[in-house]
Amino acid sequence: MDVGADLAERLAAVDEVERRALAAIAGARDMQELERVRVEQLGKKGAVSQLLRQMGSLPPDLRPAFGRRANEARRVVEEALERRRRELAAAEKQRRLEAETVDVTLPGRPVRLGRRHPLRRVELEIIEIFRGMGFTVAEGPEVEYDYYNFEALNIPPDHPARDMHDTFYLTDRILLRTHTSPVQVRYMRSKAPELPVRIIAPGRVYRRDDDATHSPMFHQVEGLLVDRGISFAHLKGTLAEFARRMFGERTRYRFRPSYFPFTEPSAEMDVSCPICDGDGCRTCGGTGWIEILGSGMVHPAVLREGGYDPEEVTGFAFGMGPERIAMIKYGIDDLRLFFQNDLRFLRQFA
Ligand code: 2U9
Repeated sequence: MDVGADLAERLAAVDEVERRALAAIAGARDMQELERVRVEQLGKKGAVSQLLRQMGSLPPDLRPAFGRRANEARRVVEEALERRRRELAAAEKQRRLEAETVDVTLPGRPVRLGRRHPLRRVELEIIEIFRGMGFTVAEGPEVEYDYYNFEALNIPPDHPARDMHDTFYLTDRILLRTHTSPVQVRYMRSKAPELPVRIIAPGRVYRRDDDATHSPMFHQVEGLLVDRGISFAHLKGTLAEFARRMFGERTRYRFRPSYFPFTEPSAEMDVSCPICDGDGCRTCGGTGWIEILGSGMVHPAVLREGGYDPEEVTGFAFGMGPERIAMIKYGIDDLRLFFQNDLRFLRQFA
């Protein structure tokens, strides 16, 4: 057999392998079929791969021309496979999109919005009223030293006020604060002798009692104003303005003498009952008056402990409980409702 005829025959065989491979690729109807075709043609024992394997058994003078053609056939088949793979992928995606329907008329799932807890709302309301009068908010730790909670506030170790406070002790000198007053002590000591001191201290406090009128954790908002020439008249004017803003313009008020170790003189403030406007009802126990806060002129010993000279400056302080304010404002009779997280209760404060 002459060399020319032999080459022509072998090249025709390559053409035939290529033609069949291209037909098989064109006929593959999905990715799985196409993969089968790839293995049949280009796999280790595939038809196209076999062409190149034959090289070794060829007469050396045929190899260059045959090799070029066989390699070209492999490239053509590989490209055809890749093209078909893209076509099938696009077609599959198209089918998926057509099968997928979105019902835009389906009503959405309702989103249930949370809202602020009534205690937080009242706390913010108190803060806003005092901020409007120039006070800024100060904060401090809930785990405190005995010194800041008691000693600096003129409550020595054997003072009866310590029993009254029913303190949670963590160690012999560390406790859960029983009021937010230590915040004000810390503030004074960090700022002295700067004037004026004009802060409110809102936050959680802890005492060891638990019944319908007491919770082991409750809240306070305390205030402190220190400057030259501060008198009881400033205390009275400030707290009267607070009472009107919190309970309404019709609110009347009165002060009764009281006692706190950290203020002298001390006074408790009553307002005319905002529920019955002073006529007498359940909320005010029939008296028409209701106690809302304690207050007084800062004790000289406390000013001194805060780093201020009581010969030069005076100050007033007050303390109230957002729980109590909220109960009065909304006519709530059981403190525990604030801490049970019963949605039937909480939803009423929209
Ligand atoms: C400093 C000096 C004085 C804060 C004050 C009261 C009066 C008071 C209670 C009312 C009910 C707290 O919510 S309650 O349990 N508080 O009556 N608090 S004067 O006096 C201070 C605070 C800090 C440095």
